[in-house]
Amino acid sequence: MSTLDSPGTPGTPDAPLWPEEFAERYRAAGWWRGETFGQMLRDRAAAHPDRIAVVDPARDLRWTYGELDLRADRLAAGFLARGIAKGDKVVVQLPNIAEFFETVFALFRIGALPVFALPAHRETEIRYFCEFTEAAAYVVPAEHAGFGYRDLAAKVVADVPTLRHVFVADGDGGAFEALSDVPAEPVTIPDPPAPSDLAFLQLSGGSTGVPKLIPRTHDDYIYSLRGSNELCGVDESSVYLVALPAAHNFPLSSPGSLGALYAGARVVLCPRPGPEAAFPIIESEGVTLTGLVPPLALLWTDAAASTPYDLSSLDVLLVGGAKFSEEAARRVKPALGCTLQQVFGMAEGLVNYTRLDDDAETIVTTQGRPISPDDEIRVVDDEDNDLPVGATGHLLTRGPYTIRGYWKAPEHNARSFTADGFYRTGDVVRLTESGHIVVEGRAKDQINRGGEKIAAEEVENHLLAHPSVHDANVVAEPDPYLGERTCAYVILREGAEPLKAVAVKKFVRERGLAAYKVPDRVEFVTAFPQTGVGKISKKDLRAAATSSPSPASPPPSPHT
Ligand code: AMP
Ligand code: DBH
Repeated sequence: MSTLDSPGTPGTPDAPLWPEEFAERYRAAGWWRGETFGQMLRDRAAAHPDRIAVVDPARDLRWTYGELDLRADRLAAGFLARGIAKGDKVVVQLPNIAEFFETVFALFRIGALPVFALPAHRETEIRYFCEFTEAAAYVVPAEHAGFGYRDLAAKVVADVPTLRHVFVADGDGGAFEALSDVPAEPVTIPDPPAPSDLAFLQLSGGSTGVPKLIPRTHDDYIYSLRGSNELCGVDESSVYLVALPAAHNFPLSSPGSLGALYAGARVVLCPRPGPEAAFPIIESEGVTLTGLVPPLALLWTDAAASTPYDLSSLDVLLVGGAKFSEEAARRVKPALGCTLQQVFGMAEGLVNYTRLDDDAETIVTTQGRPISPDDEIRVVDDEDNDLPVGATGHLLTRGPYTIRGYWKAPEHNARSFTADGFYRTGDVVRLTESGHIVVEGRAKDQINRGGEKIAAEEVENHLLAHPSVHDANVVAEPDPYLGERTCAYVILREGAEPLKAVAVKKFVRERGLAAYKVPDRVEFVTAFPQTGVGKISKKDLRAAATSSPSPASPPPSPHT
């Protein structure tokens, strides 16, 4: 049963939420406390207005809680004046700049929902987010990592009739409006959101054709922040470095920038995640914790050996998003002098952490255990039968901050959730006697490229659009640096002109797909391996890719 069936319960027609009996239980247990993001910032600003909230060192900006609160109020008034209202969707595609927080808190206050795009997304993804959510506005930077977002916005806005506004967050608006021109005298918000209302739409890495949108409420997300803060030792003296893209669920909430703001701590923005940008900021800002995907954690541990910067303020390094190999995990503490905390999380909800006081072996060999005593974990076989502790199977989960369904995706929800509301994570795991989770692999058809998730089907669809391509299959192959990268197997049409791999990659890139989704390798074949019943065997393709790796390619860059 979804709350949609029961009148008077929270939710929108597009987002299945928790049945009332669960909602009551989560409130009674004290997990959901009736907080909202807008009020949270107001309370912190009232308690310590002069404390620094956000530092954008690349642009020499330091905003106090009082200033961030006022900025959010003023921008909220400006958005309202432009007709952006409660329930409207606003695609926010910002890099790690202070305006990210001004924007999202302004939207939180009026109850408009940020849709969290990543800076790496390009025309295809942005057009889809805007169309699918019927977005009223789109917020971009002028430029980031050599890419001009105003041009991208111009292409999208021309085709999406609902998109009434584009705001340029950090510079001249050009054909659009500069965000700095929007703020107005604060007004009373007509109908502020309730704690049980949706706060934003987060993105899944996508296990099928297109990324799914994940509806999160104020209450449920704030609980995940509070729980994370406790397990990661975040308090008002903490300094959290946002090294990964700010909008991603991991640096946003585990414990992330929003966890840090919840605690009244300081958020420091790093423009790029590599050690050359991060290490000087760690020293100058006294950063105490941050989160990285495994490939970056490897880069940092290597670079730490010879860095002139003082990294001694760093207490905790969170690593997650993809499996962190045991060998790499062992190197963190000796190299960086801080505690490693593994985090196995998902934008759909469930987040697991190793505990700071777990023994050293547990920290390097497991991906942690859930935040909440009310996180229900099942490990099942292919027929959904529960397996004994220690056996490897599919992870299903349900709990106070795990969604009950994707946004506007009833058919997909029927597959991704059990009838009684467990989310099928697509991860293959085993539980240890201590209740820790070890991630063994993935069942879903997805490539995890250094923490960036790529849906095989999405890339396949783009390959199939090439006039010379008869069929295409995309699988993961091992990569020493990224963990996995993509290999595309392509069958050409009979009689088609021979194609080169670079031409295929160029074709995909020019379709306006994020660079990280362009196949790292393209192999031409005449047939695909098949299973007994004649289905294409991705398992065999994966094995083929693994046993005949391409010559070493230059290390690709994660998370631009
Ligand atoms: P998403 O659903 O796009 O938010 O991506 C979440 C997925 O990332 C999980 O379901 C896992 O497949 C993967 N993941 C996240 N953290 C880890 C980790 N520490 N170890 C292994 N896989 C991870
Ligand atoms: O990969 C993820 O999506 C992820 C990893 C760590 C996540 O969403 C999180 C922590 O919250």
